Amino acid sequence: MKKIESVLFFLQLPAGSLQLTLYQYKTCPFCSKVRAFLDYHGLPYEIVEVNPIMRKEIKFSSYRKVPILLANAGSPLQLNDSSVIISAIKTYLVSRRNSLEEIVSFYPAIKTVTEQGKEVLEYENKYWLMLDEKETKRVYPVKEVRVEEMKWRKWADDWLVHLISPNVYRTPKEALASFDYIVREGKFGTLEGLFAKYVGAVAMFFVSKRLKKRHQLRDDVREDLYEAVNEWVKAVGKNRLFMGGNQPNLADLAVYGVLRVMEGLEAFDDMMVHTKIQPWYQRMEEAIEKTGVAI
Ligand SMILES: N[C@@H](CCC(=O)N[C@@H](CS)C(=O)NCC(=O)O)C(=O)O
Ligand SMILES: *[C@@H]1O[C@H](CO)[C@@H](O)[C@H](O)[C@H]1NC(C)=O
Repeated sequence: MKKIESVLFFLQLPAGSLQLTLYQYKTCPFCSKVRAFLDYHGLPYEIVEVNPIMRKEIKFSSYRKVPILLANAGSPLQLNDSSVIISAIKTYLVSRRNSLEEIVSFYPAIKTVTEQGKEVLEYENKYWLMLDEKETKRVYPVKEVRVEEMKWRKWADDWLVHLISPNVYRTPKEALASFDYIVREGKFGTLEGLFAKYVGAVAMFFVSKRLKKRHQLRDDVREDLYEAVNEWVKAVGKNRLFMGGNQPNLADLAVYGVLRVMEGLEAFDDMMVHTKIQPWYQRMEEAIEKTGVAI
């Protein structure tokens, strides 16, 4: 019986019916999060690498950030914001009651004004999966797990990402290495790339100092990175492989997606040496390589 169920369940997967195009910068943590999610779920997608200087690839959109996901599950839809993309697609995979269009309407954009008087776009419910009771039981057998997942997804967006720039542009040498990597991986013209590398490195070295102040990081920004990462490892604990148990959940994928953008840089190597992240990180790499898991 179990077997038949799982075969039937598999047939419901939208394998060929969901056409996805991801507009991204390869080295952007928000984009990396979305790729980790899509890869883990074995969903095929096309990538459009956006030139960060002209951004003409996303001219069609009045929403000016990446990632943007164009999804076609019958009719074309534009999804904005990494966490909305992840929550909406995950909801769609788990629950086939609603069309993707309906699901997306549960994540409305709201304009808010920050304390500094700046207008920002926020998406309501962005860490919440739109599931009924039965589906909720299937995805979250234990209630606390759902709350925990939301908490750490938010932590990845609101805290962990802010540690990346101050760490990878910490010194002039690191800033240059980071930009070398961004230009190598990203979409730049030859002259543009050269220009971006040197001007970008100098600019980001200073910007990262400002970010450090804004987010009240310690003088040695590595300390904040190590502390955050160890806090995550502690939250996962010793009794499970992932926060999601035997399988990564959306919090695991978010944290992994963010940390992954530092791969190849000094900050990443330092993190591996000075924190307890390595075993979990390696499990994540292995889990994502085995794509196409059932939901
Ligand atoms: N909340 C958004 C943030 C996305 C974001 O800030 N993306 C950056 C690249 S890492 C961007 O496109 N910035 C361009 C801009 O702000 O104009 C998400 O989670 O997707
Ligand atoms: C994403 O942004 C575009 C352009 O600003 C908008 O037309 C579209 O409705 C947005 N998508 C969602 C799901 O809010």
